Amino acid sequence: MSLKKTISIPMHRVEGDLEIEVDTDGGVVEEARCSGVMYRGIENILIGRAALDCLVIAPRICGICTTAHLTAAAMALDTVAGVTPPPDAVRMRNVALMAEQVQNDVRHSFLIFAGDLANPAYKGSALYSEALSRYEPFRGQTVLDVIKETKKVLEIVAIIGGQWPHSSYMVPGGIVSLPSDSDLMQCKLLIKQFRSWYERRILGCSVERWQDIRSLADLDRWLEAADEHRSGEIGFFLRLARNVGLDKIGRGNNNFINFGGLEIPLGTRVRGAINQNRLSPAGFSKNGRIRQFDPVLITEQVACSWYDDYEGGRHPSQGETRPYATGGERGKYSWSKAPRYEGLAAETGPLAEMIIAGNQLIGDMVDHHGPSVMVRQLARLIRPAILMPAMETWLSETSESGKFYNSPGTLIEGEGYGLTSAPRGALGHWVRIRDEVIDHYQVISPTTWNASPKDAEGQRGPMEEALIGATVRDPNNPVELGHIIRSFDPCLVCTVHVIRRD
Ligand code: NFE
Repeated sequence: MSLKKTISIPMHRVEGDLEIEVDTDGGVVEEARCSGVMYRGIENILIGRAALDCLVIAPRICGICTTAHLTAAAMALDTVAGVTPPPDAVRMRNVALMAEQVQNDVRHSFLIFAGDLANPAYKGSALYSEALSRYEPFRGQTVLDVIKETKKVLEIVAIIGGQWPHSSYMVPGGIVSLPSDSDLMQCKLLIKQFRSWYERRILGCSVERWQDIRSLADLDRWLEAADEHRSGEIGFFLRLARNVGLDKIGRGNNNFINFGGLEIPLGTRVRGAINQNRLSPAGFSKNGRIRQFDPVLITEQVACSWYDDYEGGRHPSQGETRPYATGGERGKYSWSKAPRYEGLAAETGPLAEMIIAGNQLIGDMVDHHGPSVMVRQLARLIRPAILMPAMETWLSETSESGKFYNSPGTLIEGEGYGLTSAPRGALGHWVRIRDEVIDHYQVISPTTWNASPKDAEGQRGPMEEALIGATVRDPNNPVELGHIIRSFDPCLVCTVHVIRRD
């Protein structure tokens, strides 16, 4: 006999307001609805303001990926002005953005994601008491140490950009907060200290040793090779994740997108991806096949979103967003729009970045077992090991005698866009300037991709798709659904934006 049930979960411990509703049969998820339930109006606020105002307002879209929004806004104005920032300005934009990503990856993993692993549902696991001592919210040792250490890495953004969050030091043509040699020295020291803690505590080995791991078999050998590997945060996470089955849930739709981020400045020793001047290359991966990325192929649909309908999808430069209703009329259930690439829903974030960049370990894990909560979270945990060496190089290549600004002139008319990699993945801002003021502004944030509702064809968003087939053992404590959703690191304040022309 089938036992049908609908479970609604207001998701706490994400940023912003997210509600998940799943239909289960015999405890197995058959359908899922992912709903952004907070209305925001940031893009609306931008319309009619001076072009440079987006550098102050756009970073306030969010308190955790604020530097990413500043980067995208500044890049969008760079393209309107047709100005190229000098290489040192690119370095200083990148380093602050990377510091924000590094703190996010470690904070999300242990302050938001890992709390579910201390859930009483796992009392029977042999690793439960250790999980509790590490991850118990507000009390676990890892939780407390992560709060202390990540605070320090954010000082890098404050030194380079004047404050965190919501700094506005990037401008079209470069940056306006010029670093002194002593600032640069402080940043180098902060990253050196953070790297040494990350190696000792998170990796359990040096970054160089970690980079030797190129396959699932290498990973298992590394795990057995030393006590420090097994007891480090990654080693413990892997053992626990396998013990409770996180390697078998949360597959998603197996399409991945990255807009490309962290431009490679001229003259640097840091190498970018093949044929791309980005440390984090752009691309689209469909069922394991990676294709070149073309921003023209992005559209947003609103069939299930609380906006007035339009036919099919619109490119963000033509995006039109008219708030419609807040009920369930015409099957609508979210303030998030539904972004599509070539008509397909796609996942973004560290896992997408690593698949598209050809990371051998992550690629091998996905080839063997497909995407899962475990590999998605592992990709996030190891991203700092890729970012920190490049941060160190870019800091050492910069001095106060560098050039940080090329004048863009007055921004009178034009269209532009800025595409970058935010902590949660692909971020784009599209802007049109007329008579020196902002005439049109659209944002597609990473969580808009991941938390997308369905489109006109009924195609689910990646988080919805990842829930399908999951078994909920206790409907009063649906911890499995928490793992799946939080593995995407959703941020709803970034996701919901509204423009109203009238
Ligand atoms: Ni509000 Fe953000 C990131 C952006 S998320 S956190 O990363 O853009 O969708």
